[in-house]
Amino acid sequence: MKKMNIGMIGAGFMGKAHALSYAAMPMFFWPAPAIPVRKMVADVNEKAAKDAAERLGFESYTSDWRKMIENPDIDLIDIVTPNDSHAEIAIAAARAGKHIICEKPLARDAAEAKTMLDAVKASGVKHMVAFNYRRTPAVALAKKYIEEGSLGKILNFRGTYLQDWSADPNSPLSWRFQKKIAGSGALGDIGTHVIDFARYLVGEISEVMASTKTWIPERPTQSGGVDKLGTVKAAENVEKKAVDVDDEFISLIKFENGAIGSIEATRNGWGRNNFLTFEIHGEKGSLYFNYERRDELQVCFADDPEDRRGFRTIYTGPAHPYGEGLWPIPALGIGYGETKIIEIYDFVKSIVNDTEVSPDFNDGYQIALISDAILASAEQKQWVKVEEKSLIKTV
Ligand code: SOE
Repeated sequence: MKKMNIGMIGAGFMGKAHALSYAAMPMFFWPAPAIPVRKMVADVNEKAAKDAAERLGFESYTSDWRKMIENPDIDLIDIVTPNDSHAEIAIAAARAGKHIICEKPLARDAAEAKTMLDAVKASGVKHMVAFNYRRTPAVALAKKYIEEGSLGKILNFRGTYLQDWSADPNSPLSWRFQKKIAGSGALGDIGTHVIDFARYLVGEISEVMASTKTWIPERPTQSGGVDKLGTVKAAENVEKKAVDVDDEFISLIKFENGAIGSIEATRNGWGRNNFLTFEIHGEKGSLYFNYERRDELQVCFADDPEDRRGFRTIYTGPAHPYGEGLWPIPALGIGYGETKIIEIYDFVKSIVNDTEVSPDFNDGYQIALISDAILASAEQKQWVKVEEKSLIKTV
């Protein structure tokens, strides 16, 4: 069977998720489009790279990602580093003719995302941005309902992504709170997943009106910079430094097709862990999804008899999108890992069959334009059109 050699740059939380999906993809989807071979892993810290190779099952390691990109044996470069290095690595990888999967958000802002899009277009390689949640079977089922017309014309999309790992002021200042590295805060980190849902399920967003807040303006610094997502609290009397990104944003949105809606995200909502939701209303029915109950899609249809009309629950299973590769009984449970396995399956398949795949770098760029417009609107306190940054106009 065909093999595909993987070079992964970065070895943190996302490195673990991606390594798992390369190993597990053929176990779920068989025959696999190609067998991913975990060839080489890179981390700036040599010891971390060595450990990662051992732990994540890579054949070799390097502390210099450029060596990996120069290596003719590598077919696919996987970027799981903090946001400020995505562009440099992706552009070098595209020039070397490697296919690329890059973690979200694609870049720190739209201008940077555009340089990445231009590079992959010029080289003709395949590219994907890792908005994995749209590959939850219940979300893909929602898409099926909408495409089949079961909801009729879509009126409204309400999306949220609420977490609480940064609600504690002692949750340290990792790179996720620094604009220079992350680009934005809750917006880029988790709000972009909801923007991806909105575009995937309803369509292109044309205008936004938003407000942002930074509730905790400074946080204790941490040594080593390893991102533990709030699970490690800073010691007392540690120096504090400024947070220069949003902790939270709320936005109103207008779609090109006339639908309206709202998108919001926070990492400071006590009690909310991975509360990634959407509710969609159409002229003929409604859908509701919450990732914390990710095996379920709630559906309600206008033509159900009036005395039985209401939301009912569909548990995803073999009859639903990706069901052929997943577990044989509905509600055995879809996890974060499965969404990443499906993501890698779809990407490898698109490379082998030379077909389109989404979300790609163009989607990543459009999402960055929407994110930039949200920040511009919050600053200008008015509706902003989603356009190239240099052209952003108030409405
Ligand atoms: C932290 O907010 C984080 O790890 C995000 O960066 C991921 O995209 C999300 O899937 C889980 O939470």
